[in-house]
Amino acid sequence: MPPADNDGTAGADELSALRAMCETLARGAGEIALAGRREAIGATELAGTTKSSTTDIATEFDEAAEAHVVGLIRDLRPDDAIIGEEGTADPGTSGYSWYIDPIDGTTNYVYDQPAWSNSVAVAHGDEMIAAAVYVPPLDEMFAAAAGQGATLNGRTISASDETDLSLALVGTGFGYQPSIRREQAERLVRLITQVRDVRRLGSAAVDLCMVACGRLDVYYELYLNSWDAAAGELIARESGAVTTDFTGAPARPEEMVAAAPGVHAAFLEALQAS
Ligand code: LIP
Repeated sequence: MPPADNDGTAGADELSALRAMCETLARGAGEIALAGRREAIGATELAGTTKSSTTDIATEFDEAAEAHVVGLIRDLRPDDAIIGEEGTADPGTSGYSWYIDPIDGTTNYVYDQPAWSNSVAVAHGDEMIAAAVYVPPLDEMFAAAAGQGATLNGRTISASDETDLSLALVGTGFGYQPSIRREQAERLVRLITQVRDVRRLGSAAVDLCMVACGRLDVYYELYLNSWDAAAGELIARESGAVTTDFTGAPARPEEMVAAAPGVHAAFLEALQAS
């Protein structure tokens, strides 16, 4: 991998190479997951182990996909840190960190619903610099590198030009804990009359990519994990969407908003009033 620029930041060539590596890793995870999905007939054949709650599941293909991605990163960039949803926690010494969600939207994966994805991102220090989200059921590869824009299957994408919140299509999601779900649902009740409609797709990475290509005007969610949001947030931001927390400060997994520029401020006002 080409060295970073003299000031220690990643140069344009290195960013392009890292984006290509993210795409290769995400697609490899997708091929493993898709093969497992096709072998199974019903949902129960894929059910795996439970994690934070009885509905938070991981299948053997979540684990196999993560092992595939982590193995390649360890081979190609052995000094990088790696954080994976299924337990990988390599500390690293290089200053580069990889965020892996081998299957984001596992519930959809198990139920053979289409909104699931394979998410890979890499940061240099605290800055996310390259990312890819692959959606196997749609054969759609979303990708971005810092300052280089966002793409869908290699074609440049941009957030929507919607300016009227009442016409905005809004995506959101819910955590696995019943108490959190109640809080999230109560906020949604207060928001739903102010927007065109709501979609709960089931994968934060997909939601963020939907904002990046204008299929959603807004996405918001609380209590995501770093691996859920790492790639999709960079892709959304590089598409021209505005990404923040609920107060307008920089986006973070625990409090995520990604919105078309024309409705971001109005949506934050509606969020804060809800
Ligand atoms: C999912 C997120 C989604 C959220 C789900 C779940 P997982 O991640 O991508 O946005 O609403 O509750 O957390 O668990 O499928 O990797």
